[in-house]
Amino acid sequence: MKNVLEAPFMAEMIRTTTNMYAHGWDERNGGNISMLLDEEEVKKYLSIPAIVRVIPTGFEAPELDGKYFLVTGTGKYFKNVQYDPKKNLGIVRLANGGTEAEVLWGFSDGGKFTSEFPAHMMSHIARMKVDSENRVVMHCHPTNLLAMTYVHSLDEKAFTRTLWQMCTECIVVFPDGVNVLPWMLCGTNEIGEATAKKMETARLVVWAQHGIYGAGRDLDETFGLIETAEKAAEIWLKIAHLPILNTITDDQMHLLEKRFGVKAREGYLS
Ligand code: 2HA
Ligand code: ZN
Repeated sequence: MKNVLEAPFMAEMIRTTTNMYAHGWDERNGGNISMLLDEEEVKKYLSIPAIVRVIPTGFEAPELDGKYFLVTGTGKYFKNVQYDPKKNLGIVRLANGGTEAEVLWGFSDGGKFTSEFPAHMMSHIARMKVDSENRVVMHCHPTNLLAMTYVHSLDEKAFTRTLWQMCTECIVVFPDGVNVLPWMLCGTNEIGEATAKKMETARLVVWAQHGIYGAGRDLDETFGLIETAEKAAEIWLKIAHLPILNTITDDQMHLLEKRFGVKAREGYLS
């Protein structure tokens, strides 16, 4: 049996959480990540089934029955993951229609998965329906996007268009745009269901006055998605109070669509 700490998925998770902390997106215990793992991959490192303990999830997710996830722990700090992955991360398998999570590795201090587990699992279900290759759901508190939700309209089309106009590559990276949820109580099944609904039409979902969710095929792609939106929000905050002399026009956006083979969200460009 190989050492799970040397698994590529573990190395990538440690690098990503460390990097996100360095970006200032995950203060204290802020943020959480879940990544779908292949059973065959997990079996190289863990003898299955070797269930350490079982934790009720508080929701039903039959679509995810028997699926394996590497997930960050509740109350744990991204900055500490690299020093003690086994305490700050866990590998779980969902069972009994998604109502239980079997801990196979990690959460070694008796901890459990992130408080945002419902939003993560429901988002996985929603994204898998759109893209069977989707494996990652990532939540964090990027400074500029969060700041933007205090002073920009939360209308999804307006929010998306503002971000697209801030950097040429935005429409290429997230042509489906950014969906937005108004402030809601976090950690609940309700915000989980609302987030998943928004994930049906976009890979980025802003939680007003809180942070953002991203979904993608791997950690790099999902990080890059959030990174690009956050960069655009930063530029917007630098210029929004100044007289705007130039922008990226809708005609130019159409040129980008053609050049990069992407299709902007229906009805978002004139
Ligand atoms: O895990 O970010 O939304 C801490 C959070 C909750
Ligand atoms: Zn949060």
